[in-house]
Amino acid sequence: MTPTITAFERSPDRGRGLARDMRVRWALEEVGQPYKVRLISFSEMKQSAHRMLHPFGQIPTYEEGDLALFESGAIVFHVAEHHAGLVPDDANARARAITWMFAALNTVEPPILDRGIATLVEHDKTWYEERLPILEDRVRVRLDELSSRLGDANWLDAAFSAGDLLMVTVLRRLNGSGLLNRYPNLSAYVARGEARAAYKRAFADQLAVFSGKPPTG
Ligand SMILES: N[C@@H](CCC(=O)N[C@@H](CS)C(=O)NCC(=O)O)C(=O)O
Repeated sequence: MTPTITAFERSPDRGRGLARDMRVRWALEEVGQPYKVRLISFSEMKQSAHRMLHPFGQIPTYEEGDLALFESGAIVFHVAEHHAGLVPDDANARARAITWMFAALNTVEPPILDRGIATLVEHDKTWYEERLPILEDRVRVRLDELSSRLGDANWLDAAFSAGDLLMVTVLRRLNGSGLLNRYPNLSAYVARGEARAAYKRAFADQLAVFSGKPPTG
């Protein structure tokens, strides 16, 4: 059965891969699963029909037969569970890949999001100039730690996994901030993720919503 995901009809980044349907698109592309996209407006997201799918009135959602999911991490995990290619078969390696998925969303993303939200909606506050360096220091702590762990490896735990997929999408939130520049291995890691054929198809398809170009698949 072809799953249907939801994505922004109008995206704040105009389809540059930051909206979280990108993670789901990328995962589906990695495993070769075709999917449909239902675009929704900000007002539709907050209406009860959509809240039946997503209690917090957000995107992405995922529908497949009588299954409806929300939370990009849970959706990527579901895709990984049902297809080969995103988590290893070996039980311990699989557990480590899942650990990296949680680490991306629970440990690395929060300080990056805090900084992103501040730059978007708090830049006119009197305390913004004082707060931003504090938020950026918190991001640097995580980047230092992640960079040390990654070292000169290609991926976080041997082969590419859903943990890398989520981590790359999280780190991409720093594009344009300059914060990744001090970490050549993390910059190369993000570039390695973006160079994957599945990433490129997912990115092109998300961008196509806004550029008017036909989607790849
Ligand atoms: N933790 C959720 C976050 C979902 C989320 O923040 N979605 C954003 C788009 S990336 C959204 O729908 N924002 C509109 C809103 O919250 O009103 C996930 O990973 O799926």
